[in-house]
Amino acid sequence: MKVDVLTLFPAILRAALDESILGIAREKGALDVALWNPRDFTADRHRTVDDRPYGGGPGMVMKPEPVVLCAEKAREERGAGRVIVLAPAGRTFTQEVAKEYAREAHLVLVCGRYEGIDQRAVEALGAEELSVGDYVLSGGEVAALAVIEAVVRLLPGVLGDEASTQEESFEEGLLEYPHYTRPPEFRGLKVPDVLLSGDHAKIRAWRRARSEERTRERRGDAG
Ligand code: JCQ
Repeated sequence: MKVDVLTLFPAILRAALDESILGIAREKGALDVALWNPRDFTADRHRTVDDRPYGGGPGMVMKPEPVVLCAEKAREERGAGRVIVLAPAGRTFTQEVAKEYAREAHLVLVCGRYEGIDQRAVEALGAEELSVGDYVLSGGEVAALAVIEAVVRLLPGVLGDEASTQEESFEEGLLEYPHYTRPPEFRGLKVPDVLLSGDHAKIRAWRRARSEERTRERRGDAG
């Protein structure tokens, strides 16, 4: 899968993309990422990417032109992809959306800073707005990383056996059961006896009960 990321802070992305699963996915050729900086698409002496909001109010807004020129350059070099702007006002990112994106050949993730991006840039790019949760970040970079991680681990050949248990429970609408490893007692806290019993039917039933209990306690009716 190709992923282009437009960001004023490419170093944030670069650091994470070099590590762990994402680094391995890139080495394997399953993930091909390019980073683009809208500031490189300014023409004034100060390389200005923001300006004051029409209508007044606090903060600054990203100017449309550097973002659109940057996306157009990315499209010229890399081809057209599905354009996604990370924003608190977007549709909610879920495991279902991650599965939908994993079927795409090319994503273009646009990271805003300040109060957001001039809406005309979003329109001009035919972008969809996507939220990773109901809170406000200082920029879209961490949200873009969340999307990249969730999508890339679904690509064929990126993960081994460990790929699917959490995703399966999510797809059933259940939260994961608690996990334990050695030692059998840690600071007076014991591993539940059933997990040491070797009775696999009983273990399966215990895990299902803990999943249902967590889902009810933590997600209520919505879970
Ligand atoms: C993404 N949940 C929160 C902040 C405006 C494009 O406009 C804006 C983008 C951001 C950064 O993204 C988030 C976010 N999902 O804060 C403000």
